[in-house]
Amino acid sequence: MERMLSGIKPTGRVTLGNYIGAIKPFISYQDEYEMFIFIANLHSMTITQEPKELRKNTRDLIAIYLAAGLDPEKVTLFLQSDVHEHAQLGWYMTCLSGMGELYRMTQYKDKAAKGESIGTGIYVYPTLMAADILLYNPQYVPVGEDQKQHVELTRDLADRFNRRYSETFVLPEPLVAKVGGRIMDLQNPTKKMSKSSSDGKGCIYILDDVNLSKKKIMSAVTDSEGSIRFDPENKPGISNLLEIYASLSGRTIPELEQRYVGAGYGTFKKDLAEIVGQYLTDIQTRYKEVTQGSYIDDILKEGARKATPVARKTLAKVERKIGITIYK
Ligand code: ATP
Ligand code: LTN
Repeated sequence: MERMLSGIKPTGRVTLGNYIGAIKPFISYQDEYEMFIFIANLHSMTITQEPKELRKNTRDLIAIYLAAGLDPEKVTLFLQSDVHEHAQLGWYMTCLSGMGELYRMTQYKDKAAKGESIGTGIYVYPTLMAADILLYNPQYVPVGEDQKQHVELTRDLADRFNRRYSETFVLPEPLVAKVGGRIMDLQNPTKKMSKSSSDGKGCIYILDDVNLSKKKIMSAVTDSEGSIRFDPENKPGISNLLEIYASLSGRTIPELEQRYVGAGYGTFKKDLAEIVGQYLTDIQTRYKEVTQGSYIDDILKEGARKATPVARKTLAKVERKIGITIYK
């Protein structure tokens, strides 16, 4: 089996964008790949975290993954902070990188452009991400569109290491879902649906009240043309809803365009609201089950137990090659 790895930050409530862009694809991959999924809690520290909230968000995130269908028997699910090798390899990756290439990362540039004071963590963020990936030598890294650039940097760093020392790392490939890689805000469909976004009306949260989520779909911004057609440039609102619909229903966008020829936006939105509502209902029911007792703690402990030897082996190899290790 080929190996796949991805991480997700516990920074805020999980959105429908996260579900479509990350959680759902992970679940569909779990039968085909050997998967490592971790909660990127070290990455979450790049912005100030209220400790109580961080703990809650971390638990909720894991619970939602499990509730959505991630199978801990098939996937190694763990906390990044439980495997100390991430931070250690992260330092070597930071030293291997150049200021210029980190400066070019759009996630950093976007945050810097806002003019607020930003922490050093945001700047070196991608080198820790490179370490997360390279410790496990996966062939594929499923991510949303916005993270593709970081995986490409990881490839560059891996290649640099391999050339400078000797063949060590597999060059990982980013895997961006064709549909749903970038779900947009329902109120402002030229902007990514994001948990750190404005007032929450444009963003559906997985643990949202089901009726509220349906209302959010019904009041999503569209256009005055009245035809259900995929055209992200001129019809960003409807195109985004089509993407959500396609991804949740398993139908293709052309199939949906065909199905709704001549139908109004109201009918289309109502059908989509039902689908979204059903998804949330199912996940929320399972969420209640998985948050009982010590289930989550047990899974995380087992995940760390499985991930640690893999990470340790890679780090030991790296430290031998770079001359840090001087005895056996
Ligand atoms: P923020 O919303 O604060 O910008 P984020 O949701 O992008 O953060 P993560 O929680 O780490 O950050 O994202 C987890 C995964 O979900 C990543 O692979 C990311 O690319 C994907 N993702 C996030 N938002 C969307 C979206 N709107 N559409 C599709 N995928 C998304
Ligand atoms: N940067 C990612 C989270 C993340 C990640 C990773 C994803 C941290 N380390 C390693 C894939 C592989 C984000 O913001 N979504």
